[in-house]
Amino acid sequence: MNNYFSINDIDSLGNWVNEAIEMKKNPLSNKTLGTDKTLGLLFFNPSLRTRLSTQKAALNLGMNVIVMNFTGEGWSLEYGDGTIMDQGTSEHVKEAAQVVSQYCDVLAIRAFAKLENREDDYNENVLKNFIQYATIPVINMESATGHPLQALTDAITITEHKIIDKPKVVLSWAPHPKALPQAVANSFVEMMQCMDADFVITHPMGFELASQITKKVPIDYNQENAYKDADFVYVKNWSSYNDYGKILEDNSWRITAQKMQLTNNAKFMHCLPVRRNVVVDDAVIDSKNSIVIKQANNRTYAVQLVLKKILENI
Ligand code: AN0
Ligand code: CP
Repeated sequence: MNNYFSINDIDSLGNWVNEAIEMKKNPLSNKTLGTDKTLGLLFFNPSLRTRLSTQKAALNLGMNVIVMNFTGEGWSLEYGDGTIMDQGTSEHVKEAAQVVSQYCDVLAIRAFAKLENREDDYNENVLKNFIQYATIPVINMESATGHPLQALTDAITITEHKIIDKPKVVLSWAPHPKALPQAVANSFVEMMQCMDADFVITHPMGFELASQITKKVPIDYNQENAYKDADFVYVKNWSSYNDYGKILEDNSWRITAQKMQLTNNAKFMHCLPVRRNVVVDDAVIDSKNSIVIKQANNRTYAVQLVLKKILENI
């Protein structure tokens, strides 16, 4: 594999999940694969899990890691072709990507949606330009429209915790005071379409994800109905795709213990970070059915598998 940009770069999700679960049993089994190789991490946004789990995975493979935060520390980059750069941007991605490629063997980038212009975000300007101009493999650590490392993690976590072959999985929208991207939800939906599961999305009217991503996945606008018999409740806020970036602070969509009672003793999942008692009640995230900490642990094995596949191909 060369780049890991989206879920579509996974040739067989089932095989990848099994391989990651095997790797988790002995994370140091490939500890020389990355010897003398350098991983560069570029962050245009904050992170806890992605940054540390990716560093940890790289260390498990014997790689060196260098990290750069662009927010406040990097030059402001230009992505437009032919732009007269007499405004705010100081350096073009054409140079930046080629320069960084000389210092590293693999590059990983986080660049969230700006949520100002849907076309700009869905064009994936930042990641696609880095992929075009970098001369080394590029990994998506959450781009404008996707978070495929999180989705691979979620596939691993569901596989580990399911007690029936075809579980019912609900992707449940929750309220949030700030406009959040659709990236986590998009990649989760794409990933679930490759898994054997009874999958349903529940959200308020007007919060539909892009139809080119949801395809034929059923949508239930009645949250309580969607929760019936669920084995997994995967919670995430996203801002509107149709009314791009619009938020809705509707408390009635918050995840409560009462709603979880409607499920088949469902596991509670969230990618984190999560706002307690806004998105989900303490009683749910602190309950024995909450697997968010175990889910976050699997971030290491998901990205370690991706790095392993890239290193084997360099
Ligand atoms: C980000 C998002 O929703 O895309 C990152 C999640 C992994 N969340 C926040 O900004 C709170
Ligand atoms: N889930 C996730 O990507 O977390 P961070 O934003 O902390 O990296």
